[in-house]
Amino acid sequence: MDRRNLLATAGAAFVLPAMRTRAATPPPTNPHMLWYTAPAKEWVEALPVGNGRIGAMVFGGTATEQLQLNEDTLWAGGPYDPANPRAHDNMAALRTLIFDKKYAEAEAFANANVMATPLRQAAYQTVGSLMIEMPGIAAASAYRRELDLDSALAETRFTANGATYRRRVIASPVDQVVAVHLTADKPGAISAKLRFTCPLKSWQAAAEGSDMLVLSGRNNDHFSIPGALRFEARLKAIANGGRVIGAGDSLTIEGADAVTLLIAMATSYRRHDDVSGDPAAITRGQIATAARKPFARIAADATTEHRRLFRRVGIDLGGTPAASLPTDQRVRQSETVDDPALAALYFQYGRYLLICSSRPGSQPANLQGIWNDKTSPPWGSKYTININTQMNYWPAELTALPECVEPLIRMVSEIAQTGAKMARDMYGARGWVTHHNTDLWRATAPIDGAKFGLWPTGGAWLCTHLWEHYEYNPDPAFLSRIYPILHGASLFFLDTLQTDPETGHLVTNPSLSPELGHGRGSSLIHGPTMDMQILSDLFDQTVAAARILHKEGDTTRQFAAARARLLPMKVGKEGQLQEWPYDWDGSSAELNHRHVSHLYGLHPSRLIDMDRTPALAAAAKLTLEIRGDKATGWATAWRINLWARLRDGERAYSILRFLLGPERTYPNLFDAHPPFQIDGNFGGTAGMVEMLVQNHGETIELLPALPSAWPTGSVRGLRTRGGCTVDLAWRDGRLESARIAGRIAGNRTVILNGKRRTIPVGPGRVVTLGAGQFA
Ligand code: FUC
Repeated sequence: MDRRNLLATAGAAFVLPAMRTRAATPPPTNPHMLWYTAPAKEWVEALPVGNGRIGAMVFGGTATEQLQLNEDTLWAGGPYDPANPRAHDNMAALRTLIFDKKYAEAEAFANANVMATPLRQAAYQTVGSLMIEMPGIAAASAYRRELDLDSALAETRFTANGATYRRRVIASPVDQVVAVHLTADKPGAISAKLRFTCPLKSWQAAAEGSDMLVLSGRNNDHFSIPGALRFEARLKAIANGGRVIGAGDSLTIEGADAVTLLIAMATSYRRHDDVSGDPAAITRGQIATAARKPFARIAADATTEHRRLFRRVGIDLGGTPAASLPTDQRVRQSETVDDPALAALYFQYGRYLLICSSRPGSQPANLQGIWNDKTSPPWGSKYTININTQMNYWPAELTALPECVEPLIRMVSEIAQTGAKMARDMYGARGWVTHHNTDLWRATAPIDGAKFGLWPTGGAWLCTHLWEHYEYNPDPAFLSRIYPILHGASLFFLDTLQTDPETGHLVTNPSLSPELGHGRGSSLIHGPTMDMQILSDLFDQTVAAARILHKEGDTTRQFAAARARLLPMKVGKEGQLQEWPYDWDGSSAELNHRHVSHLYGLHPSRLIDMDRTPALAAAAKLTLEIRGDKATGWATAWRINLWARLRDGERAYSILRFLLGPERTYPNLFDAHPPFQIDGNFGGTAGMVEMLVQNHGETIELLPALPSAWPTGSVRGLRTRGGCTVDLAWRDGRLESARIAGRIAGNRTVILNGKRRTIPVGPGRVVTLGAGQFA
């Protein structure tokens, strides 16, 4: 089969056979496998499964197995309105202090008068754990545990007492249960005690009938806001042979040949303003339905549904002997040993994690996706929307997971409701606003402290994801649905942008550049560069949407006029891109700060571009040099994307290597901020796409930042705007073939090494290009 045929049939085979393996060692049989030779001791060694809504961390213990459990609506508190009633009356005075450059005073004033009540948002909680105790298992040997990203199944195998034990765990998006299968190759070898543990304040566990165990309780309070949710985790044990006995707070299994455990979890959460659900009825129903199927059927159905999404994209960056080692060893040595397949695994892991933490109907992926073992996790494991939540969704459209964006779109539409009240109460403005965080309750007020939270542009940034979803999947009905959200976000800024007394431009005030002090007593400022960039995009996208939907009117013209009056980007005296309206970059206390907010214009936005705005691109590059390559997990991942946009594949790759190393990647491949924060995983996946394919409007640039470390490889199924799919294969650093297919008739300009070619795309049309066609 030649390469073209191979690419053409690649829909069936999810990975192209390695074009070139670098050594005689055969590549691992499954390039999608994380595997280990010992049980997890720490939580960041355990392996995540999830169906978008519920999930488990599988420790793979032998005599004691722990499944740490999550349900994505189990958060602290209840519906609440955090608006500060004093905010509106004090806004004008605050703006004056900022325009007068009395920043420390402004910050103290803001903290005293405009911040959220309570000052913190609610935290995401854990359900607890299911403990499976098999005290009869003594010394285990031939141990292996693994997670197969392609089947979404976690498995533990070992030998003990002369039997081989096998435990499989899968979270089913079809049956809404976490299903566990315990087997042994000796009859009657499975005896176990099952019990729940829970770190929440109010809970109980009790056997129900002979084969069910129910953990039920209430979520924790959030400051003065009482826990308003009831939750339940319901376990049913189905044994083949032997028996199951329910008594007290545990289930006992005696002498079974095999056991299926079904775990359902639910809370009474229905919406941010409705907690009237019945978790007992929900979990009972889910268990009753799932119990009609054997484990093999549940697992097969779950895998099929997972693969529907997962197999849309395949990647092969070549292999080395390192690929045959256990995953934790590969991470440990990844900065010194060549292991391109680890990067490919990390790439697919990002896609796996998104599929498992964000599916239609679920909550969006939070700071930890859905996986959290604490009641008070770092940053509440909530939604930080000054970079982190956005980064979670960077790979979604690019790697063919548009369905996974649905929870984000729904969250934004809910914030547009709670945020409309906030806009009125806090600013006396139309439209809607949210600041730098939100939670399950869709809280929108500025939190934590003015220097972090008083940033009104979080919702505007989220709107760009809605627009992007439309651009990748053009559907006028979807655009009509989101248009009021974009319109409302733009309207808020129309009402609240202030005229900068020094320049006459329109600026945000109060605001800040996340989350960096400018060295003049605070971070508070008017018109930080990032705001101006985000609002340029927001206004442009709202106007474009109005045009497409034939809804242009007076307000649209006002949006366009406001856009034209925004404070423009500036290059400072060192040649850097200015983060603030003044040339203060050098005086910030933290030159290497993790946030690179003003580089939003270079990535994810395209306001700065090497071809169209070379001077700004050069300034952004200098800013990146000054900030440095090493940062927290997500900030490291962002730098990969940024250097890729600057077409510097070697730099992007060297930062990727740091991201994949043990300082930024835990043994289970979770991103280390540290601590664990999932955005770095997603940002890493997106960054690798940016190295291979970049898309802006109707241009598609092939191999813009291919590093020499990946001389030969292929990628299949990437998406670009307008419903296009791109497959690529390259050899010895040179494009071998690109295959571009589009669902919608139009043209695309394809760029390779600066050379352009325009091709037609459309239904049924597939264009295949080789390097020779870019003369
Ligand atoms: C922002 C970042 C931190 C962290 C937190 C969740 O505040 O500055 O690094 O990622 O979000």
